[in-house]
Amino acid sequence: MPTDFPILVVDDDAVTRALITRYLKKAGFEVLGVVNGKEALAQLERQFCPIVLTDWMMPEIDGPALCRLIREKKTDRYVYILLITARDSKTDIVSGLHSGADDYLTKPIHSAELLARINTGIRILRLEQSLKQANDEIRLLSITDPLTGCFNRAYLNERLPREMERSRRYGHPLSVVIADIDHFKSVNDTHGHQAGDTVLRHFALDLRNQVRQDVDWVVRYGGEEFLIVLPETDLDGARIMAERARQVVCRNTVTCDDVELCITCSFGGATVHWGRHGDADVSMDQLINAADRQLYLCKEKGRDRVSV
Ligand code: GH3
Ligand code: MG
Ligand code: MG
Ligand code: MG
Repeated sequence: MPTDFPILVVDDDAVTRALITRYLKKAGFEVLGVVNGKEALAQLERQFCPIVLTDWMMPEIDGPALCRLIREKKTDRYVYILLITARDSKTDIVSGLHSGADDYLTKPIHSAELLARINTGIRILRLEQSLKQANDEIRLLSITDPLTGCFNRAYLNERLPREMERSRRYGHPLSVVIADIDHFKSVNDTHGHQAGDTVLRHFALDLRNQVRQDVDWVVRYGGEEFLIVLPETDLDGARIMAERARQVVCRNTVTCDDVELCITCSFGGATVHWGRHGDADVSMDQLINAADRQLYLCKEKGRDRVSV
């Protein structure tokens, strides 16, 4: 049952605090003790304790007020609160729970009951953690292309406008580069769709390896088209990045069923320059279209090249 966090015991009475602490330590819990709601809030700021056992009547901030203040706060993790008090009327129990306590225990404290109720709290917190984990996984799935692991269009539509707004606010440049595999259809036609998929995965990895980690990001924009977003990057920077990626893609062959496949790729890029002498207003679609026009020029001129 012991947890990887301490349990916070809030009570102005030293004897009760010592008693609860003894019960909990005996059961293997780590315990922190404070004397009122105000100190409890300060302690929660210093070190997060997801289980709080609080007395009702205390100076400064009492138990129900502490419950309300904890609930008003936006914390990353839920705080499970057990109100422990000598006030045992139904009216008190109801108003204690309404103040935000998850459970209510009346004094004198029965140690086994206390531990059983803490166990309930632990179950709830575990449930919260697994829900959070599931949510994170769903979120990741919803923004990722399953074949290549790159971001998908949904993520692009969500993030690029924000990224553009930020670059506009600070007057910094932002570039996008569209990378499109040359004659990819013939890879599928000659070697099969699975070989095509393998080429796509390698290609995406090559691109991701060529950009700045945690700053630049790569989206699978279409079948064999990828969009690379380069914040704080002007045209020269975009050209350098694209040329480097072009050479890497050319050099890195992909082996499928003992056949070594060589691919080439074309890159079209565009930049927004905000500010007095820059672009007045550019939408995400306009920026991507500008890069697409450059890509088209590459294809016209014979492919395996960069145009920004
Ligand atoms: P270009 O040099 O002009 O870009 O010619 P291309 O053949 O690369 O371009 P085109 O748009 O004619 O063909 C793209 C091909 O990409 C056709 C489509 O079947 C293939 N494709 C799209 N998505 C996938 C995928 O997920 N897996 C595989 N294996 N092929 C895909
Ligand atoms: Mg008290
Ligand atoms: Mg292509
Ligand atoms: Mg294409």
